Amino acid sequence: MRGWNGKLLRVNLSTGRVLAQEYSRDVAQTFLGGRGFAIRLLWDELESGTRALSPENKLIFAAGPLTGFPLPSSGKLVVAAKSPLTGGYGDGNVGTRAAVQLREAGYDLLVVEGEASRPTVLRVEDEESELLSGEDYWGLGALETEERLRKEYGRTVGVVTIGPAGENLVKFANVVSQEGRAGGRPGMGAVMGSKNLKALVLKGSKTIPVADSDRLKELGKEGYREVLEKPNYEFWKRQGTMATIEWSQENSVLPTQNFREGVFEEAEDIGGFAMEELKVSQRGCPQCNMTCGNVIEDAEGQESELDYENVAMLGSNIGLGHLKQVGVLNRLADDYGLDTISLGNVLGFAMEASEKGLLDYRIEWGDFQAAKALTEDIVHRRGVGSVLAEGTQAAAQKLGGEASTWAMNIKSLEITGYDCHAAPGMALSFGTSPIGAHHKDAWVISWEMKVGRGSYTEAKVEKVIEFQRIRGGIFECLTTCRLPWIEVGFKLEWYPKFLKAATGMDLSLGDLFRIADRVYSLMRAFWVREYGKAWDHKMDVPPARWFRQPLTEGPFKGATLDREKYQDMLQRYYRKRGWDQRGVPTKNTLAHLGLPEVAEELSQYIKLTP
Ligand code: PTT
Ligand code: SF4
Repeated sequence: MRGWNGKLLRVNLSTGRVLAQEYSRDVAQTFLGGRGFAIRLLWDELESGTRALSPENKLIFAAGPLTGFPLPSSGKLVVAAKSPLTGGYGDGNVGTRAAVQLREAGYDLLVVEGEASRPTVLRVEDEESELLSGEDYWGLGALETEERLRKEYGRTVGVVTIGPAGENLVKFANVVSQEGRAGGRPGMGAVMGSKNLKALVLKGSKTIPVADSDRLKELGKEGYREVLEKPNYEFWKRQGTMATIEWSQENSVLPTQNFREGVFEEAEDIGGFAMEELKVSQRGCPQCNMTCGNVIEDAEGQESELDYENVAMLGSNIGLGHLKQVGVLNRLADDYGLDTISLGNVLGFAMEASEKGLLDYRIEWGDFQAAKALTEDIVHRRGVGSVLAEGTQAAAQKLGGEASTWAMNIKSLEITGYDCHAAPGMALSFGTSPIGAHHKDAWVISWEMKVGRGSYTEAKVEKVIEFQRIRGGIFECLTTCRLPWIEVGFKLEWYPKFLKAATGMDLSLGDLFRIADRVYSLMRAFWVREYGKAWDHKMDVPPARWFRQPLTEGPFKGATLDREKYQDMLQRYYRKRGWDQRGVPTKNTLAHLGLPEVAEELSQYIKLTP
């Protein structure tokens, strides 16, 4: 095979057995890599009903056919497993040297199974692999763990680690790399913790097989140059994703006080320009020439790397308008290995519950010290922190009454930084995201602003699907960063050319969309297999707050989503995807996508529509 190594490394932590295995060219060509490989493997190998935090779950680190080549922003890695937060398919995408080192060690995938009897570090260097004691690192923050491991094994090794949140099985713990790259929102860090695996240390020295090396180098050079020449490149380097704070405020979608409002009085103080004043350095992922990790010195004198989502969720969403204090919460999340988005949701939920007198715990909007203390209680599962460590859905069930109305999650994954009271297209995108609410698959909101906020049109349904094909399909399977495309306008047409030079496969964008559709229907089948008869289209509907409790401030004062129109839009989305009224892929759709065996198995769990 060219472009792919054609090999995966399977590590069983219960038995200590490490096995290099080949996988078929057919899987490579029909699922490409990254998310595609992960869902194929989870579908094939996981028994339905497997407990997410049991040794039987599989934690997958998956690269794609462009990962590690000298191509724009190609240093990303998908981390996937059955999610302990949602009970469905979960994944995330982290920029890390480990992605490149995995490929240069001769593998495209690392599959971790079982559970070690004591804290463990997995070290892989080309053909050599060893399971080392992780006792000395257990309990340490992710940042210190990585620093120590790099000191011990060399500055160039790729390290992926968990912090205490993953060790303590906090349901929204993620994995961390390179001082503040993080991924795997739906609890991938907890899955790693449940296996007693503290860290991966990867190193490789091989050349990744390539179909046309000269052409790949030439395309890479041209691609990097084109990125540099884009008109908005300079501004991107200055602010990265942080410019979105001002944009969200102007458009009344900046999540404020647990998504009650879309505007925040102190937005300017936490925005891109405020960040520029405080910026001390810039970091980024490997292979990238548009590095976007903006580092500030936080209120405790430590470095903290900011992104839009982190600041929106730990700033305006909890009523905190002091950027250096937001920086502290963000750095703690990186060090503890906690997803910032869910953390901001959980803190906002607790503040609202406290305000309503539903919680035996006092925490007010914008109270930095209380937010910090509660974060620590969540990580160490103390008192109410232990309830919140289960996520907003479980916490709302515990509180009972109306709490689920303002528990801001879909399929139990907390919503990311865009208020949708007046953005039905974006609400559909959150509703149908294949891992629970996340903007990563279809960030249609900026397009929606241009075409009209109030409508529930066919064009919006089509846009959600188009973006899911590109972002959730192409980028998550090729496993390269989507930001060159979406942020500076690097053309999508580059990617089939990159793929051809790497693998020799001559695929059009249409062919790639078909692969994306296959991956989407398989992810959906996985959810349905897990939920069986309990699966319902209601799982794709946002929380009641956006339908029932209008905005009370800003230019969209009075706005809510219309439930009937949303439902209608959802049904149109299903029809276009070839799914039935429950949102389940039909037999015909699965067969058409080359997955007849999936239809056959799925019929054992739920009656399929022909
Ligand atoms: C992503 C989600 C995001 S989306 C952000 S900020 W963003 C949060 N970042 C976190 C963080 O930081 N620390 C932490 N402890 N938790 C965090 N959780 C949140 O995770 C990230 C960039 C960004 S910054 C985005 S949009 C793009 N995401 C990509 C993606 O998903 N796929 C892809 N092919 N390319 C992408 N490029 C961009 O990468 P999840 P990173 Mg991330 C610190 O993890 O689970 O996918 O959720 O990976 O290396 O940090 O880069 O305004
Ligand atoms: Fe990483 Fe940012 Fe570069 Fe994407 S643009 S690869 S997130 S540094």
